[in-house]
Amino acid sequence: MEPLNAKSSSLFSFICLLLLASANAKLHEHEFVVQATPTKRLCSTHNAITVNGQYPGPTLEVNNGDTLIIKVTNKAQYNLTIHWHGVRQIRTGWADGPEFVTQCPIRPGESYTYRFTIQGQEGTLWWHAHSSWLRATVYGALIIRPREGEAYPFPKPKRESVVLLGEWWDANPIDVVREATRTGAAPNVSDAYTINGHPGDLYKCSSQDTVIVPIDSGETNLLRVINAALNQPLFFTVANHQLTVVGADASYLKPFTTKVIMLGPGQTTDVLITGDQPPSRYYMAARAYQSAQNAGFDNTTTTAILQYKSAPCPAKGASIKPVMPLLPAYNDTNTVTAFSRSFRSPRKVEVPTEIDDSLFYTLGLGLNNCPPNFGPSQCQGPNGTRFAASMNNVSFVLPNNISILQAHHHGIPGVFTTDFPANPPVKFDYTGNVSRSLWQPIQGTKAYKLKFGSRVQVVLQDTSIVTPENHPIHLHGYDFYIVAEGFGNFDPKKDTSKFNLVDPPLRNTVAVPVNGWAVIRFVADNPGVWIMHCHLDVHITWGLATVFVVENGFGALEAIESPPEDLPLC
Ligand SMILES: *[C@@H]1O[C@H](CO)[C@@H](O)[C@H](O)[C@H]1NC(C)=O
Ligand SMILES: *[C@@H]1O[C@H](CO)[C@@H](O)[C@H](O)[C@H]1NC(C)=O
Ligand SMILES: *[C@@H]1O[C@H](CO)[C@@H](O)[C@H](O)[C@H]1NC(C)=O
Ligand SMILES: *[C@@H]1O[C@H](CO)[C@@H](O)[C@H](O)[C@H]1NC(C)=O
Ligand SMILES: *[C@@H]1O[C@H](CO)[C@@H](O)[C@H](O)[C@H]1NC(C)=O
Ligand SMILES: *[C@@H]1O[C@H](CO)[C@@H](O)[C@H](O)[C@H]1NC(C)=O
Ligand SMILES: *[C@@H]1O[C@H](CO)[C@@H](O)[C@H](O)[C@H]1NC(C)=O
Ligand SMILES: *[C@@H]1O[C@H](CO)[C@@H](O)[C@H](O)[C@H]1NC(C)=O
Ligand SMILES: [Cu+2]
Repeated sequence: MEPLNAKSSSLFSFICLLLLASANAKLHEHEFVVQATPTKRLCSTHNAITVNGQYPGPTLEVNNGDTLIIKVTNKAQYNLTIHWHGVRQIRTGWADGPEFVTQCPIRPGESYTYRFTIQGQEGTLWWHAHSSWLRATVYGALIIRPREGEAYPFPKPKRESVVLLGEWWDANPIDVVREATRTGAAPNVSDAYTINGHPGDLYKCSSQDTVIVPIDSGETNLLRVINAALNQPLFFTVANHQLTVVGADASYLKPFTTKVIMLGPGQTTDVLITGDQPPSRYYMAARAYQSAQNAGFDNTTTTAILQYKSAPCPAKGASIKPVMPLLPAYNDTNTVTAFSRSFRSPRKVEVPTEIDDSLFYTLGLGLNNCPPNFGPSQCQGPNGTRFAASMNNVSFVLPNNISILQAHHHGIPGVFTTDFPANPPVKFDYTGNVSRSLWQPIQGTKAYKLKFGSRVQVVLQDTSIVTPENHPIHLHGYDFYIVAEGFGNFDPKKDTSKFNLVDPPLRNTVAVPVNGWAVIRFVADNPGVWIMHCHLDVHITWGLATVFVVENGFGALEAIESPPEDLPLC
């Protein structure tokens, strides 16, 4: 036998390390059958698309370090993909899910098996469809507990409850987005918000199914709150109780206490709640945070009931009305700012200080003039236009016959270009009164290329084109540090000195302040093609997205894996 050379012996010790690290990691195998399921809400029944007949879909519970293998079979009549929101997908970009970005859709009748490992993430994430507006009903929670034998960095909660906030249309959501795409107008707003799939007591035909969240006097419980709504940032509060925020987007935070939290779509927040009030029933409630001006929105309120186990039983026929909390005004940006400025990592973290790629991306809406071959019925946006949205004036267009990751991996030309601008092509007063001549973006499938290991900073700058708005910007494949946020136009001279490079929060979705900016930093250590987009689905529909192409580094461990054999073809 030949002696081991240095290279193979280090490979050998690496494999031993891997085996050690995964000694108690588990494998979770699941089948997701996606199908139309009659679902009654708000007095009428719709054929909602569900997973395994459940709405919301199944909750996945794993430990950090575990591997998931999920076979998704599409028995619905629509193309479909599933995204594991917030999972880093280190070297497994083929399992990320956004359609035409990392894979072609799973066509009706077909299957695809997603395989990935949770690495270094703890807290609450979720999964959802990433194709058209299917995520309106195709979503569920992904709970990641510490590795076996490890503990939370806070006293072990007595109970844990998932609070999935969603949005319900008294219509087929696919019809709603198709209508908007046809007319160029804003889509119909939802008819209800939901908690774990149920609108609650304040809606018609709903109070018999209101969700009950149990608590007992003296105990401290963990609520895993997820904003799975399609198009609406939401406030969430519980009557008479304080919430202690301990984590967000599967990263821990330095705990802080608040009465109300705000989540943009895509964001999760873990809060502790203590049963320190007289045993009774208290509403937990969510309703809109609406920062856009002159835009219609769903102004209803969803509720569930925090119910003390020792609450007195209502006398026969009577019922004790739960205590209703006060919610902030729909446009209460001050509350949002105070909340987001409370976020800190638990301790000093390693934020990149030297930057290789310094990027400045504007984001916002736009209006396209009516194309000559379109009739008035197709140009029902403001003053006979069609709504658009863009980053750095590029309205993102998905390919329709291959994914960008396949094109990148196999070197297939003509699918995307790598000329996404690092800076706005035109500098203007982003948050001021923007000249109409700047409102119409260009269309393109433009990517920004990053070298493996590049240290990246992105300034995300809202614009006031059409309307300023708080945009929840989500990056796939990474968590990033939010080192600063503010209002008005980002000014490097003045604002750089305010960066928190000590203990900024780590997230996968940042709610960029309305008429303001946020600065994020990350190290591009995960090769692949990663979409960064607004998590208001109506804005992705209009093009508020872009992609990063992160190149492979040296050797197999710095390269994306080979595509799975069952990767769907177009
Ligand atoms: C949108 O709302 C309008 C007005 O209420 C209604 O006529 C139309 O049918 C709705 N569209 C869809 C797709 O539900
Ligand atoms: C919600 O908006 C409707 C009009 O669209 C209005 O009549 C109603 O008063 C509003 N409700 C609340 C609670 O603001
Ligand atoms: C919020 O809305 C109220 C009325 O709905 C209005 O009086 C107030 O000026 C608005 N505040 C902001 C900051 O837009
Ligand atoms: C639409 O046109 C009216 C009248 O010309 C103008 O006041 C308004 O600002 C325009 N709206 C948009 C969004 O361009
Ligand atoms: C895919 O679509 C693009 C753009 O429509 C086109 O240029 C290209 O030839 C198509 N490729 C294949 C393999 O059909
Ligand atoms: C914005 O600028 C346009 C000209 O570019 C002007 O007509 C309009 O009055 C301005 N609006 C405001 C609110 O200043
Ligand atoms: C976007 O590009 C179009 C086409 O070149 C141009 O008309 C428009 O002014 C640009 N807008 C901005 C904000 O750069
Ligand atoms: C479904 O996906 C295929 C590519 O796999 C595409 O050609 C087709 O147009 C899609 N269908 C719809 C309805 O979007
Ligand atoms: Cu947006």
